[in-house]
Amino acid sequence: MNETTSPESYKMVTVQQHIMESQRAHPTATGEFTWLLSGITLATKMIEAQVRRAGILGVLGSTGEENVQGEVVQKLDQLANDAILQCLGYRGNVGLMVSEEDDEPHIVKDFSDAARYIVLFDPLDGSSNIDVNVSIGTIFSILQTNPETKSKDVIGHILQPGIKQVAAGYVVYGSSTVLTYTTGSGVHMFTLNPEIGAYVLHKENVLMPEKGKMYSVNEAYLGTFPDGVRKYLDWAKSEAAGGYSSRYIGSLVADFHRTLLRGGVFLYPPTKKAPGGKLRLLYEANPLAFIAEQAGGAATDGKRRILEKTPTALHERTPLVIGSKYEVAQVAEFWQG
Ligand code: P6P
Repeated sequence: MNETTSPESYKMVTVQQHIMESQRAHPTATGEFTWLLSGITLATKMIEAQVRRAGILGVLGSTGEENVQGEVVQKLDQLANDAILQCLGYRGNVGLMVSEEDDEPHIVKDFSDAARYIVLFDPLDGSSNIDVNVSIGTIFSILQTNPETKSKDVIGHILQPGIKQVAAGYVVYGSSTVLTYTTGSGVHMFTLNPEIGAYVLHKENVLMPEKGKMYSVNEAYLGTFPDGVRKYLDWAKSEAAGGYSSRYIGSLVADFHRTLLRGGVFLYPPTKKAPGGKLRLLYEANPLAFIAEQAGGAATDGKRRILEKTPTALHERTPLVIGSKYEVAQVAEFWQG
């Protein structure tokens, strides 16, 4: 056998293998998490199959309904939501599910000590971009039921601060489909290989650059940002800042994925339209903040570390400043200065 095809030279690692290998490092691991994650990856493959052919499957456009956020539900939002609920509903170890699309949590019928995982997700973030073929994504956060909470206090189990997450991740349906996740031991990236239908490891222990050259914000709202945010943006555009570029896709997962790899900062500050910020704490800010910090970056609401915020409501929104440590600190300096 020549070198290029010998088994050790071609080490293809799937996400399931990667999870199992990393779980072996935790003696208490029972493979439960691997089984749970395989439900999520299966759902995202089902979503990807619909997203890739949306135009010819007749699944573009809206359902004509509105979700709890008051946003028009796209057909693909509903399909993505159903796929995740279906794939996770029978894992046996998932007790509760919280979706951006649904007002109330889903209590899996056998919600018991065995079903100790809680999965919170935005099934298809950025879905308003679907019809114009811009990257969109799925974001997920995983908690465990809180032993100090009475077992039937569903909301009590869910409203835990982001530091309690046991795992978090996202899938970006872009030029390729990339899964990024962390279980608290670094950030790892996998590309979906459609020929074999598996997520294959392509970048392990991803680190966000300490400092970047991009800021990402919707400048249409400049007039209603807090003064300190406007001062930061004025500075970022000045010679003194050293030449930042502005990039804004309008799809959180895509804007975050670029920031994770290239560095810089993504901001969604309070605006007149969204005085508490637009993005949701439980299933958007928390999972991405967990990933950002695991990659050496930072995430705040402009003042406080995102992961230390104790949620008070299921669909609570938060301002978000996330990215390289340097830029997140710069924003805080101008905003709080
Ligand atoms: P705006 C998409 O609707 C979304 O929730 C995020 O994916 C994205 O970052 C944000 O809203 C864009 O909001 O107000 O700039 O259109």
